[in-house]
Amino acid sequence: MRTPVIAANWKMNKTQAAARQFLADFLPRVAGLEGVELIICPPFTALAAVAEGLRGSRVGLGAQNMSEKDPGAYTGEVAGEMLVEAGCRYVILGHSERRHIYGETDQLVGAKVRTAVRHGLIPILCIGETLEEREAGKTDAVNRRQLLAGLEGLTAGEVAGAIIAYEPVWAIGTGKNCDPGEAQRTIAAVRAMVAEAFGADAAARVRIQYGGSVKPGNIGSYMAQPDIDGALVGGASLDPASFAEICAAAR
Ligand code: G2H
Repeated sequence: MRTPVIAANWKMNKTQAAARQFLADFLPRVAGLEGVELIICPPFTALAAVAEGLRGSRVGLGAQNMSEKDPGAYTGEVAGEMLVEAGCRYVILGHSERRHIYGETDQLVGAKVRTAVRHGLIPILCIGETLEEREAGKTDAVNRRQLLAGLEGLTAGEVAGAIIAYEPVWAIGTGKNCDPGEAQRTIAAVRAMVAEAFGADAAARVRIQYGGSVKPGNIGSYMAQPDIDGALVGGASLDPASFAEICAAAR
């Protein structure tokens, strides 16, 4: 009942020219693909070029971050309405690189999620534990803390429409992907937390992705898991052929 969703997180990669070149190669490869929702999240500076390139396709546009504030004197920030105007339907929030490199707290991420939802954007809320936390047996506790703070103030219906990405920090960009069975266990636990806080219907409808070193060679083993509804893909989304292969395997 949940449509799988595959999102490309380009991180700080691709100029507008490189983005256009990617789309020229990628879009024909996924033109006939049905039964899977596809999203590309370029850097802010390439949003307009990608929006233009995606016109007429079924691929959606997302940003990688946004401000929790309304427009005003916030140098360097980008507001929700600006993303909407640029053609975004989705926004990645609380990615571990934002949390760990730029110090975003659980509370800040929650505020960003609320602002995103207020603007009609679909948040892709990222959660996940570090290696140290995993080794200390804190995986579920960390996910619970990040999940509940990230979804605080949302209605059950808003949670049902959101996307959650479980990304163990130790598996991001390291080539060390999380064992699919373990990702399933963790994601099922996250779904149970959603059920506890927002009810069974929201839990049954919310889509939960796995993220962390997803590649054409391992996407199938994640999609085979009952609670994994897709993937947030970094490195392997930069190459049109690899990303198209991942998208095709997700149906
Ligand atoms: C995790 C992921 C995309 P990668 O950050 O969000 O990146 O696929 O390169 O591990």
